[in-house]
Order: sequence, then structure tokens, then C-alpha cells
Amino acid sequence: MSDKTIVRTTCPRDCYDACGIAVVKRADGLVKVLGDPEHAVSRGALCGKCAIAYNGAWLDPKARVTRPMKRVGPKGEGRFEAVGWDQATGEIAERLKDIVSRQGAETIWHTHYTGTCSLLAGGFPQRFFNRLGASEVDPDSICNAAGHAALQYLYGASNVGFDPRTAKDANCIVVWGANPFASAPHQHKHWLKETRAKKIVIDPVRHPTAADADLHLQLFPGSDAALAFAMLHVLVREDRIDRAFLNDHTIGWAELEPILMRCSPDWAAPITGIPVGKIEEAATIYGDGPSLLWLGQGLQRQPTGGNVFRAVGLLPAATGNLAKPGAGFLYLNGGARRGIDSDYLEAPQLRQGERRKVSHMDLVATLSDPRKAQALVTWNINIAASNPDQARLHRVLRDERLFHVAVDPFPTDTTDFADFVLPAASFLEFDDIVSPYFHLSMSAQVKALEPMGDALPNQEIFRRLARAMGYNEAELFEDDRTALDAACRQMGLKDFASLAAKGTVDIWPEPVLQFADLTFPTPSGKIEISSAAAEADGHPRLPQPIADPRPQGGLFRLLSPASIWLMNSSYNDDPKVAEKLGAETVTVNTADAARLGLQDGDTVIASNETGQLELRLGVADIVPAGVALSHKSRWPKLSKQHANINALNPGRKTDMAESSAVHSVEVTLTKKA
Ligand SMILES: Nc1nc2c(c(=O)[nH]1)N[C@H]1C(S)=C(S)[C@@H](COP(=O)(O)OP(=O)(O)OC[C@H]3O[C@@H](n4cnc5c(=O)[nH]c(N)nc54)[C@H](O)[C@@H]3O)O[C@H]1N2
Ligand SMILES: Nc1nc2c(c(=O)[nH]1)N[C@H]1C(S)=C(S)[C@@H](COP(=O)(O)OP(=O)(O)OC[C@H]3O[C@@H](n4cnc5c(=O)[nH]c(N)nc54)[C@H](O)[C@@H]3O)O[C@H]1N2
Ligand code: SF4
Ligand SMILES: [Mo]
Repeated sequence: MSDKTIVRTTCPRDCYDACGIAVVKRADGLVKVLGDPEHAVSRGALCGKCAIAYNGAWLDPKARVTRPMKRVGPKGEGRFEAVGWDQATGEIAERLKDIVSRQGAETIWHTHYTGTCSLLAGGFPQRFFNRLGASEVDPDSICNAAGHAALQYLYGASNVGFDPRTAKDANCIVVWGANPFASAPHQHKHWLKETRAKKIVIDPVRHPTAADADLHLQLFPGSDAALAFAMLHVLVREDRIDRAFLNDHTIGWAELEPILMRCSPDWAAPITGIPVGKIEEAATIYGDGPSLLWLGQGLQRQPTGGNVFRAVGLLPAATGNLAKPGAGFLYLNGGARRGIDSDYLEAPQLRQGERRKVSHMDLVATLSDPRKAQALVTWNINIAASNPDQARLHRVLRDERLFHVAVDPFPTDTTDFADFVLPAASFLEFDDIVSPYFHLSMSAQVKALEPMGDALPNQEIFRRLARAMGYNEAELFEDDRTALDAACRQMGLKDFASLAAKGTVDIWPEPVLQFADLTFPTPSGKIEISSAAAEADGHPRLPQPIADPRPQGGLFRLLSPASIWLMNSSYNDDPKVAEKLGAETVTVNTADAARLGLQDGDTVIASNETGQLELRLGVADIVPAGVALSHKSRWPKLSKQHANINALNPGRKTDMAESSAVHSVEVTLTKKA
């Protein structure tokens, strides 16, 4: 008999890759979490951060929250006593019921995002909050809501992307404002390396994916709409536009064409910082097609991010790069595409009262107003590290008046502020389903280990809270297996056991065409280049050839995208990951460093009207002049300053959907005296 068992499961992080995992359990109790060699994406290797953290902090009871905890010290100090589940859920329910009867359920806010992306742990708790009648912080407004809104105006859908398997049919792949090297490491390592297509990367940062590309357009942040208009100008000039496609499947091209005829590459070059020849080359390669366009999430985290998406999103429409092999665009491939019914998962029929939402950009203001907010529940999210306006957010979270329950597997900055911390089981400890947002497959998350201590999956935590509240609707208590089997049937699979036996299944055996029938879920059924719906919502009818003004007076535009060693704020507590991360740096180019009399390794102060932060200076010609690069979401409490890069982020909103324009932060950099 073998002395080890292997459980095959899936990584449910907010990552394009959704790697297959092999958990190897030895008879002596030793556990190793490895990449599954048979999985098409991971091919035997996890990314560096998960390879470390899943064998480090995630398996370490001392690093985890393992018992329900009740606060004993002042808020923010992280001093708690362990209590039992019944006491914790009982006391929380009493407090919530009191708030419901005095101030109303709408003053109870919950905020959640993609700490885990698996279906039940990500969606099932909504049933509880619907029944409670709580208000919700709009989840996507911290990440990607502007891009969704823009693509919905243009194509009527933002969650229907190309099938990555069609890369074999493409002659060109454009990666526009994404950094696969960090945020989709296996797509960098395999998918992009194995294609014969010409690769064009459009990004202010010369990251390794950009450096590997056939063509890198290193534009100034926030100038993408101007670049897209100039590319369209070239396509018209060179007669590479698909006029039959435009006639049959779009509305508004006639209004747009005169505008883009004024947007020559000569006009765009000084605005974007891209030489005329490179704009022409990119347009020509894309226009020859078939071409795939990957719209990154970094691309829309700009003050005019919605407009950027509407402008860049014109390229497939103008060139007929849809509904054929090797063509299409991708923002995210959503679960609904595979039949997943989010209404089943979240049970909106339980909703008590009106559904209220605010943007994450308004979270501080909302929590600061006692008429609006009496309680906060945070789950699958670490707002104290990842949200804007960090100092003010920490201040309001410290207010004893606000009743705060945090659910997390780890003791984060956010849980430190809570009145109760509830221990969430990790993905290794329960069954669930992962719906990848790049590939169109579906994967099983299979329980490999027992939950640590008293930890429970999110869905069970909210069942217990529902019971303590005295609710009795059946949906609140549906068991995991029934819900998992139902979700599998929605996708045309027999049941969860059959999915688990396969690990990952391709829902379609062959690559599917994006918008195969060329009908679009817009009001007109066509691609709406000119959009009455956008206009009715207060936006221009057409995408605009505009760019953000360059920072003035020696300010830098600060970009803070994904780090290769962190998953948002996750893993910073793992000592080996922390060692890889090293000091928190900000990188500028050689000319800017020389102008400021700064050298690599200097300690600098980054500051603006929102805050200041001490950082180590890196000097490297990977960013254009006037741009500074740092990475997001370290744990504030692990730094002497009790802050991270979001101490500098005012929380400016995008033009659409009140989403985060985090890549528009401006700072000065000065040498520390
Ligand atoms: N400066 C700057 N800030 C940014 C960004 C940026 O680009 N720049 N990006 C933004 C973006 S895109 C995002 S998505 C946010 C995300 O930012 P975060 O909220 O920090 O995201 P994560 O670290 O993915 O997950 C949040 C928490 O979920 C917990 N978690 C994991 N599994 C489970 C589980 O099963 N149950 C429960 N209850 N909790 C679990 C993790 O331990 C973690 O503490 O950050 C935003 N912040
Ligand atoms: N390792 C790792 N992987 C992750 C995450 C992580 O934190 N770490 N986070 C996950 C999450 S929640 C998300 S949302 C995704 C995000 O992953 P991505 O979609 O890759 O988004 P970002 O990391 O914000 O930024 C991507 C790129 O956008 C560029 N960019 C910034 N401003 C502009 C601009 O104005 N124009 C253009 N063209 N480019 C611009 C940045 O320089 C950066 O290289 O990654 C996921 N994967
Ligand atoms: S975070 Fe992404 S790359 Fe890393 S193991 Fe998970 S799915 Fe794979
Ligand atoms: Mo995100």
C-alpha cells in the first residue's frame, strides 16, 4: 500500500490561471501542496507565491485564525479572547437584531470581494445578507466596475470573452493594460510563449511580458483612448476596416469616423509618448488579424477608464475581429457563460427591503456617518490594506461605535479592528467549485485537509448566523452537497462527484466563438459604438479621443499594480514571502532620478494631499519619465509606518460606475533628510 495519498484540487484565488493543485499527504502527516502535473494550466508548477504560502502560512496554525475571537483590547490592537461558535454567533445575532429594530437593517453594511473565488464561499453568504436586508459595498468598485460598465454599453456584455484555446488561430495577440507575468503567470509562461501570433503589449511599464513581446507600446498612463483612436485612424487610412461588418453589426460608425479622421498618429504621438511608426505598426499587425485583444484590469483603473474601454473596445468591431477563430476580446469570462445561475446561488427572493449599494470609494464617508452605518461585516476582503484613503479608513474602523464582524482565515489588519473575528476554513479544507475567468473550463475544489481548529467554510458560518438570528427560510440552510450538485447540473454535468473525479473539465470540447451568432445583448442588438444608453446615464454618446492631463510641477503618476509575490494583500504574513518581497520600493527611471539627485537604494518620502509613505527608491528604465511604480497591498501592520501604498490613494472615482481610479494617484518624491 502506498504511504501517500494525493488529492487533486484547484486554486481559487482571484487569478486568471485557476491552477490545478495536487495535495500530497504522507502517512506520517506531512503535507505538500504542489502543482498538478496533469493540469493544463499549472502543468506541475504553482506560481512562486502560492508554492511558498500554501506550504507555509496556509498550513501553519500559528499563522491562522483558528477560533472565533471576541475583542478584549481597544479596536485595532488585535487583542482578542477565544470564544465558542455558539457564544460568538449568539452575541453577534443579538447585536444585529438590536440594530435592525432601532436603526434599521440598512445601517448594517457588508463588504466582500474575491479573497476566495469559489462559488459557495464566494456567493452563498449573500443569501444571509439578502434575508437580513443589509446594505452592500459594491464589490467590483474596488477593482473593475468601470470596464464592465463600458463593455456593457458597447457590446451589451462584459463577461463573455474569447476562448483562449483559439490562440492557435490568431496572428496577433494584444495585451493591453494587463501584466500576465505577475497576474496570470502561467499565461505568460505557456499561453503567450507557445503562440505563433505576433504579440503586442501596451503598457506604461516594461514588465517581463512587455519585454518579451514583438512590439511594446510604452505609453503614458491614461492616454489609451488617444492611442486607440490613432490606431483606428491608421486602419481607416489604409483601408483595413471591415465595412461590411460595421454595416451589419454596429451602430454609430458614421458618427465616429469624422472624429477619428482628426486623430492621426502625428496628433497622438506627443499625447501618448508613442512614436508614429510604432502606432502604425501596431495598427497594421492588429488589422491584418485574426487578432485577440486582452483588456487588462489595470487599463480601466483610470479617471477616464470607462472611456478608455469604450475606445479600445472599438478595435474588434472596426476590424470584424469577432465570431471567427483567432478573433475576439477578453476582459473576464464569467460563470454565467457556463450556465452558472447566480440567482440560485444568492437567493435574491429572500431580499428584505431595497438593495442599497455604495462604491468602495465612498466607504469611509459611509462608515463615518452613524445615521448610515451602525455595523460592518467584512468577509473575503481586507479593506484595511487594499482600500483607498487608508489613514481615514483606519480611523473610522477604530471607532467603538461601529460594530464590526470580520471573517477571514488570517489575522489581517482588517480583523484587528473587529469586535468579533470568525475563522474561515481555507480552500484546502472544503469542497467547492472554481469557475476560471480566463479559460472556459470548470474545476472542482476538493477537500484535502480537515478545517484547522474550529474554522468553518464561509457558507457554514453564515448558516450558523442565520440560525442564531432565528431565520427559517430553507435556502439559508441548504447543505453544500445539494448546492454543488445543483451548480454542476446547471453546467450540464452530472453532479459534483463527477466533476471532482475529473478535476477540471472543458465545458466545450472545441474552442467556442465569441458572439458566434453576432447578436449582442444591447438595446439595439448591435454593437453600440454610439450609445443612447450611455448618453442617458450622463456619458457622451461616443467614445472620446481624450487623455488625462500629465502631472504638473514635478509630480509623478504613481502606478501600484499586482506584485508577483502577493495575491492582493494575501501572503505577506508568510515569512518566506516577506523575504522575497524585501523592502517596499518605488521605481522611477534614470532621467527622473538624476533630475531629483536621487540614487538607487535611497530612502524617499512619497507624499500628496492624502498621505505620505517612506519607500526605498529603485532606479530602472522600465517606466517612462514622470511615472513611478510601486506594488499594491502589503500588510500595513507589518511596516513600521502602519501603512502601505494606499495611504497615498485618495480614492478617486472612474468616469463610469464609481470604480477605483487607483492608477491615477499623483505624488512627489523627495529624499529623506
Ligand atoms: N494601490 C492599489 N490597491 C489596490 C489595487 C491596486 O491595483 N492598487 N487593486 C485592487 C483590487 S483589483 C482588488 S481585487 C483589491 C483586493 O484586495 P484584498 O481584499 O486584499 O484581496 P485578497 O488578498 O485577494 O483577499 C482578501 C482576504 O480574503 C481572505 N480569504 C481568503 N480565503 C477566504 C475564505 O475562504 N473566506 C474568507 N472569509 N476569507 C478568505 C484573505 O485571507 C484576505 O485577507 O485590492 C485593491 N487594492
Ligand atoms: N501576482 C498577483 N496576481 C494577481 C493579483 C495580485 O495582486 N498579485 N491580483 C489579482 C486581481 S484582484 C486582479 S484585478 C488582477 C489584475 O491584474 P491586471 O489585469 O494585470 O491589472 P493590474 O495589475 O492592476 O495592472 C496591469 C497593468 O496595467 C498597467 N497600467 C496601469 N495604468 C495603465 C494605463 O493607463 N494604460 C495601460 N495601457 N496600462 C496601464 C500597469 O502598468 C500594469 O502592468 O490580477 C490578479 N492576479
Ligand atoms: S494564484 Fe494563480 S498562478 Fe498562483 S497557484 Fe493560484 S491560480 Fe496558479
Ligand atoms: Mo481585482
